[in-house]
Amino acid sequence: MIKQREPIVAIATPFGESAIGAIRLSGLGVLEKIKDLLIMKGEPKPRYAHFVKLKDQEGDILDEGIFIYYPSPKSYTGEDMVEIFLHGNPLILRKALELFLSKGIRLAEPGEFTKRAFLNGKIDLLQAEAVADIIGSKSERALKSAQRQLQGELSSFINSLRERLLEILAYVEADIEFSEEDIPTLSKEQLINLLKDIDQNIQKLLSTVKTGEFLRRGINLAIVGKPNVGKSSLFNALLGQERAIITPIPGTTRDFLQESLTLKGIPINLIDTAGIRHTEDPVEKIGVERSLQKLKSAHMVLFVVDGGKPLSEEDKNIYHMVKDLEHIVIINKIDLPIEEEVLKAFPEAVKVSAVKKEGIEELKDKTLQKLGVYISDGVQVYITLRHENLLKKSQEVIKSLINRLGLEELSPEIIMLDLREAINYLEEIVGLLTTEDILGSIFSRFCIGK
Ligand SMILES: Nc1nc2c(ncn2[C@@H]2O[C@H](COP(=O)(O)OP(=O)(O)OP(=O)(O)O)[C@@H](O)[C@H]2O)c(=O)[nH]1
Ligand SMILES: [Mg+2]
Repeated sequence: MIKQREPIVAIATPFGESAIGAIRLSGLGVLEKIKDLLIMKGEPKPRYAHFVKLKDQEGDILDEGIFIYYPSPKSYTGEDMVEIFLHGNPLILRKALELFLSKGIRLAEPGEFTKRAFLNGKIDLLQAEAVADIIGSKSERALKSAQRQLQGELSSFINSLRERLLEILAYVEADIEFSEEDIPTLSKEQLINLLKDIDQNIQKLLSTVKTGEFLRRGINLAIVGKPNVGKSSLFNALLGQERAIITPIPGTTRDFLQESLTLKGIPINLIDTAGIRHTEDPVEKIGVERSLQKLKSAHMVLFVVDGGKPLSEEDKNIYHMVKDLEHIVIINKIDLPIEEEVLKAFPEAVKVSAVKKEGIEELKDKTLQKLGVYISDGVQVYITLRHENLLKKSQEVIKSLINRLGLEELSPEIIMLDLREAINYLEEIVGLLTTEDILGSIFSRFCIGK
């Protein structure tokens, strides 16, 4: 099952000065290839930390450090592997890399170590994807979800659906082959019920994609409105720090500001924008244009109006742009007397006082709720767009089969074809069924050395 491929090498730690820099090598006969560059006592013991000196081709010592040899199959990739930990100086690491390259070892592509681990059956495709997510996670919740995926939680959920479909397939197959004999078969009703249950389980997983994407990529939340309504004050209140400049002068914020925060473990990219109004000031004009761009590209717009003032044409114009986007209307300055007109115009609005920090928690809750961020204690893994796409295809086949079963007599052969198709999509998710293209697109987003 384990296949050893051509040896590859990569620096596995980030570029820059650090205490330690790691180099990884993997592939057929990798130890033999580099052996004459190493000075160490005795033969390397498997998975044992050895003190080592690394020689260059002139025989000078390049550096010293720790060396570990992992003979196949007990390694990350399943191949023979070596890890060397040197001093974290980019010059040393670069030189060491060149030495290994000169021994006919090729530079690894992004994610190639993990790809080999997958190809050798050490992990499935979902776990391989989780490795990239663990490295890239921007919030604790995202990290936790990736960890669970690495532990195989999503894989076992998908595998159990696949196994249930395979079981149904076996029944239908038996129905053809042993139709004369007295063996248990599924009634049409039983078949439909089993399929409906699988459909529901797929639906459950599908409902996690939005949250999953937000967890991985974060949410762009843009605060917009006309000048002086308190956008920057709200920005600071949400951040919990005095980041943006606030003054009573309309047009204070000239360019957009971005800061990160997390809401219930979801990474948020909060954007304060310049107040939108018609202006002849060339600098402010650019700021307003940028505000409009941010408004369009945000996952959610927080549209702020000043509750203490009657609505102006500017408010109305901005609302016109916002109303068809995901948005929340915020009436700010509720510590002052509020205009009835404003309350009437936006009965659904969240009322806050950015200065007095009132209504801020409510606003946070409402934002997540409106985005459909679904944090349950049950499902803790969140699928990606790749999984969603395949799950939807599988679900479509199952749904259509359920429909047709209810309408007409289907031959077992037809049912089997559909079941097989639904199973194939699930197999593609976990990587039982893959093509070079699929693997290429998945592993290219990894960093080199992983
Ligand atoms: N009373 C009261 N005043 C507020 C509140 N929020 C903001 N202000 C005041 O409103 C004025 C404008 O606030 P900013 O936060 O700078 O407003 P802005 O929307 O960012 O303005 P521009 O950057 O010019 O577009 C300042 O004097 C704030 O102190 C509030 O909740 N209550
Ligand atoms: Mg401002």
